[in-house]
Amino acid sequence: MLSLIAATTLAVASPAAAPPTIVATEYAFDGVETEQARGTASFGFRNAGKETHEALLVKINPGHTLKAALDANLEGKAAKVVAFTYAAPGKRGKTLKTKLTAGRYAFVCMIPDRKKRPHHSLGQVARFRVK
Ligand SMILES: [Cu+2]
Repeated sequence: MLSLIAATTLAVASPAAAPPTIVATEYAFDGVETEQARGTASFGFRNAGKETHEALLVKINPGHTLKAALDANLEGKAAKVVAFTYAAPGKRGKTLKTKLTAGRYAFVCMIPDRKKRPHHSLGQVARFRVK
């Protein structure tokens, strides 16, 4: 009886479970687990900072580095942008939805600060791995 109640509660709770939320600030992303499961994934996005921030989800190609990808402004063959969202200060962006496959990923913010330095160069990068 107890297990039936537990199973019922789980079945009701799962669909309503909110996706993990990535929180952007100057100049970081919080709330990104360093290991993620394969398959369909959703990430909420909230900007708790004072500047506009974006979250580009990039997949780093085998044999390449995130640094090479960023040095090429994500235009080379080192990485591929698989999803994107952004939010103004204090706002929520649209939820990112993607399918994760095995490999290395990172969330990066390409928006420049007042001195034209992209936020990722100031630390707004969050890497994770999918096994
Ligand atoms: Cu930013």
